Amino acid sequence: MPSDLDDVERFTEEFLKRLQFGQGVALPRATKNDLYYALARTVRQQLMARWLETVQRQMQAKAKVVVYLSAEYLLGRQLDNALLASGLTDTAEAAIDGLGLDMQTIRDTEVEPGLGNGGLGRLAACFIDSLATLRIPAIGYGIRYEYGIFRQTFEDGHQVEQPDSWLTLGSPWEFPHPEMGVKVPFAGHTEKYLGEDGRERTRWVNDWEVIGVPYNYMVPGYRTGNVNTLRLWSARATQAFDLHVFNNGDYLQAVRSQAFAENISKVLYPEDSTPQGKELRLQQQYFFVACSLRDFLTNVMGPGFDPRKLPERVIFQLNDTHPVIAIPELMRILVDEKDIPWDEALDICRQCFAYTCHTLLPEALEVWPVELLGRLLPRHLEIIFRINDDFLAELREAYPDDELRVRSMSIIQEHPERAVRMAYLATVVGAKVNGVAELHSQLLRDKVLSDFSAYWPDKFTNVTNGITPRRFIGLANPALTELITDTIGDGWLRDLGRLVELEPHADDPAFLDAFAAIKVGNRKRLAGLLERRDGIVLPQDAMYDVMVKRLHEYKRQTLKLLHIVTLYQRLQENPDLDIVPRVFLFGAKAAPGYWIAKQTIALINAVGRVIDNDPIVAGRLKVAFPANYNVTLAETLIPAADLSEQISLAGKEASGTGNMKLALNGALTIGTLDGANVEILQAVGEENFFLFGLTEPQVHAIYESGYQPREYFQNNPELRKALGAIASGAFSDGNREAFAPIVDSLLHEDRFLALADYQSYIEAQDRVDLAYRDTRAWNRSAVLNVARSGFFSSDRSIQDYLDRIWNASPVDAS
Ligand code: CR6
Repeated sequence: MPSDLDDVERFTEEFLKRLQFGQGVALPRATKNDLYYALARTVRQQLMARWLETVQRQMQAKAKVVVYLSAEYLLGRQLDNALLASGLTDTAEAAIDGLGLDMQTIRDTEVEPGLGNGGLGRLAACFIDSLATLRIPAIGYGIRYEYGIFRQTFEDGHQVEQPDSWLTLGSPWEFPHPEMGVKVPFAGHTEKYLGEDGRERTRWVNDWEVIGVPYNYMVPGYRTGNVNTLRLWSARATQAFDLHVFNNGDYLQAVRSQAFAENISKVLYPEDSTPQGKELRLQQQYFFVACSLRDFLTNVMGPGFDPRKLPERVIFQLNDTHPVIAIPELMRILVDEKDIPWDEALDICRQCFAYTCHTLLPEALEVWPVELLGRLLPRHLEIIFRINDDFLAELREAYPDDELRVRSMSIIQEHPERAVRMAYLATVVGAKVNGVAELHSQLLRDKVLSDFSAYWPDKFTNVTNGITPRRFIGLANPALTELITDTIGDGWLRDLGRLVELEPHADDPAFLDAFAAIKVGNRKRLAGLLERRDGIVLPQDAMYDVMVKRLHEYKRQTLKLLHIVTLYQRLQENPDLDIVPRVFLFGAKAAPGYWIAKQTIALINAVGRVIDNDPIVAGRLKVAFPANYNVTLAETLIPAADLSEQISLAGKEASGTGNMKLALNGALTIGTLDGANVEILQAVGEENFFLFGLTEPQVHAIYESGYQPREYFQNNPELRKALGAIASGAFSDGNREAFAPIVDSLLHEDRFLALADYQSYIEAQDRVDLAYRDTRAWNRSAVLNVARSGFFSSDRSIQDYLDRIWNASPVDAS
């Protein structure tokens, strides 16, 4: 990409200008933050012309726009990504270096915007990266939370949450547009009235409203010249709202109501996959969706746009159920505001929404109580009822003798309380419904939404998740990136399938040595970081065994722990036992209200402490659990991994994406046949993957036959011993109460069959131990994992969305 800044001198000049005129300081007095701002602004400026041009061209082309609606975007740091996208990394480094400054210090000044919980939010960030790289006209819409995912700290091994004030020092990447605020109404009632043409109409008379202020972010494509937009909404109080109260003379109340309005975008709900059904959360959802639709219809499509043309011009992709309230909102706009007849409006909506489901857990499927929805969004509730009435009438024609089936498909659930099933609403109106990995999509069709897939077989499809190679190898693993480029040439970062060209090199000793040396270097880099960041000291000549993901019972961090305790006990029993030294690395946040998950964190830390203090295992076992795992830490941690733990119970993890990042960086997976593990196994081959555990049909059969975890406990001496140690207080200074709830829940319920899978897991881990001793063979497998991970690029996911769902085409920026 031609660039006027890719000359070091020019870059330096520009940087100093930004420092002087943007920050108002001269170099000798500049703080770290000044330097970071000046550098960010220098890069930003480079992208800005491209950005305006992209938007301009996309408008002119009247191309179909992909509108990604997501309540979460877990972006990670922006500076390096912007440098990489614009090809300015080397220039910037040289310029900074030339000024006698330290690039790493500047990088580390950036606080990542953690506007997401985990996989779903990170997926959205990868997708907008790929959309820009593939030159697709696209906008991401979401919420500019003032506080993102909490910062995790440990006190005495227990998780303590701190507010994530990522905006304290401001953000040089955002462009606020207060003049483009959008009004969002809430509550009140609806009224019928007669229109001029004598037809009955409905209007919504709301009670209160807030303003949504857009903040724009650039989403640079990787060396394409295209820069798309991410538009996040921030809530402000309206003046009218305040005036009304001020005029009543209650100044304090007025200020309080301002705070009330601004609460809407205050904080990200920290539950991953387990919505709590809170009123403020529904407010957030409607808030961002209402702003986004209004913005798209008026500003993006421009004045005079005929909404009947919507299906040609847009596809609204619903990232899980969080934005599904967009469906009745668009219906409301079309019917109440644009005077389009109901059936025609519904027909439009049926073409321009598509829904991605990200879960199989019943507790993760959002439902909103009718009472709450009716109170907050009375018109939307009416619309949902009418959509449902139409739908049930249609079903009764199709299934005249099967009222039971008709009711089970109703968008309205009757028990335990009347509530709107958002996934059903999205399925009924959406043009397409997709799962996020082959197995997940199959289970959606066969189980979770089986009645719907029987009725609309063509509506259902799969798009396996992906990850952006730019961030997760290009930025995260520069040494491996360089080796790959030296070996197969340039260009693979946007054509990840080309990694197969590495396959022949898996048998080349020189290549394997270079590859192994990079792993060693990455382990060293991680060790250095953890020592600085957390005071954790890691042995380096050990296997790095990594489990990084949200803490969830279905993901089975406790199964991992049982393995660690078993190894520890084997060594205690036989101190001369020859095992491969291992560092067990954990990264995991638990939802603040998820008690057993927080206990599990405490248990991991407790086991770690005991192992650390036991000279018998010194240098052979080490548990490291750095607090506050986030995108930034992932970028150093993942490239250092040798073994990737993907051990969820089959049929529970929709896809997983950490599994892909680890494989791409040359870690071998130990995993179950769950989520995208199935496809990773297919891609890399059984010889390069440690498979264990029950299959989904077997899991189903065990549940059906009445699962007895105690039987597994009693019949397995090593399991008995491991769990027995936890129960007896071996990791809690003799306190038997400390972890009793974890032990009891495993022995009496064990919802996720950890005990049933224990033996198979331990055997697989023993195979890992053996395999790791053959360094050459292990490295060969690791290289093959890299070579065969091309499929898991989010560019491929986006291409699948384009082919199977969106039907949109690229538009060049120039
Ligand atoms: N928690 C799935 O559990 C999947 C991501 C992205 C999740 C995970 O397996 O990889 O979505 N689901 O598709 C939800 O958030 C509801 C997740 O991140």
